[in-house]
Amino acid sequence: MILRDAVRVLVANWDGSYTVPSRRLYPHQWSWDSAFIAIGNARWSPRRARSELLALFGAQWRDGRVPHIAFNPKVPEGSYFPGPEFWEARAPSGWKTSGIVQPPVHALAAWQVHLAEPNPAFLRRIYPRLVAQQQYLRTARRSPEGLISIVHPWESGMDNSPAWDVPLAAVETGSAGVTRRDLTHVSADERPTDLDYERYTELARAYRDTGYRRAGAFCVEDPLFNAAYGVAELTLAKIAKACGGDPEPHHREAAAVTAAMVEHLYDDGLFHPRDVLTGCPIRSNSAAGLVPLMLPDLPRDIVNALIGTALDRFGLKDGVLPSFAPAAPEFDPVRYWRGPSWINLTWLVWQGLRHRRPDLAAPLADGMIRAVTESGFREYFDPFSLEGHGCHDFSWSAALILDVAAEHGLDGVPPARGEISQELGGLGEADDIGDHVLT
Ligand code: 9WN
Repeated sequence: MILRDAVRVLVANWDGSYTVPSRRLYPHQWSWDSAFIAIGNARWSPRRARSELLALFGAQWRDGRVPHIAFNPKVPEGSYFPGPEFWEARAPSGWKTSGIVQPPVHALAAWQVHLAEPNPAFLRRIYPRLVAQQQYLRTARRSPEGLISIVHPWESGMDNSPAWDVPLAAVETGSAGVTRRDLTHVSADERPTDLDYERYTELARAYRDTGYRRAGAFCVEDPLFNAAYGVAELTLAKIAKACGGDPEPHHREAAAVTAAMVEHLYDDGLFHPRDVLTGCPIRSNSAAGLVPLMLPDLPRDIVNALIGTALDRFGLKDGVLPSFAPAAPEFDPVRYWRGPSWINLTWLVWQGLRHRRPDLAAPLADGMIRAVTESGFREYFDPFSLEGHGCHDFSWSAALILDVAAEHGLDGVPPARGEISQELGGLGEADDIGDHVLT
């Protein structure tokens, strides 16, 4: 049954204190993956979920940045490219890491974990780390317009989105050597091209060579990233309050970024990225532009327009969200972030719709469950046939299904509180994990 299978995937990908996204393709700890995984694990093992987040924040840098990869020292260098020897970076705790970040969805995860099993000690421990994560973004990445920028497509989490084609084209290649490992595990027509990889590697090398301080040829403001930043502030307000702190600065920060997004990134029914280097908007048809629906204080006319776009351009009423609008010329139903449906992106938009348009959120939840039931916990899915692509046994596809099932039910009938954990036969209590990251 699907829930037990999901837990099986998460158990198989568990590495003692955190979960790898995929045993072979991604054999280390990834930043936003761990947040999504914690959200799912909270449904059957809140202990494991707390460990997941604390392990990731164990790799946080002194400047507050949470690196997008924390490398497992037991995994050979050649298992993933670019590995620790390329990044040459180390957190104060000693963990070897990358030097770039990913969307800050971790405060949301921490709060969901706390809701699943209230734990004030965990909340007090993670709160200053989450604040430092946001502080890094404000200090190092904020433009005069009040938006957070990303300096590498990998920072968007939607690495190969067609939205990055134009800014990436400005990146000159040739000086950084590329050894692709991904194609050993996944077919080339489902992954980025060699030219994309050369550009990714060159950008990472150039950023590394500035000591991870100065953006190079790629610097954009992304709607998904900025929406995550705003939602993080709203969630930090709740966490601050629960810890006896002041929620107001977080509310103010969330309001400011929401206003900046509306002013600078919104146009014609969708949020678009903006190229910081040229000052030009990047007119794109990426579903990242729908994620600001997660912001509760978005003006009502914009919410309505976004929903119109989701229905007209993304075919939302069919219950499956493609990562890129199918009618756009760059759309590709099987290649990575260029069209396939992803569970995490769908889950984010689902969050934005649940309270506003339950009639649209429900088919989206059904669509996520249908995809994994028909094709397994694949990394991504053809949005028309639901055929699975990318790696198998992908952690966030398994994790988020547990959350969807707990909220929405497997057959659309929301389960009673705690029913999912019961369904999983007390697996959480039997869960035997090391205590070292929890103390
Ligand atoms: C580079 C781990 C990560 C996800 C990203 C996804 C993919 C890595 C890669 O896998 O990116 O970070 O090697 O392709 O695009 O969102 O966090 O699952």
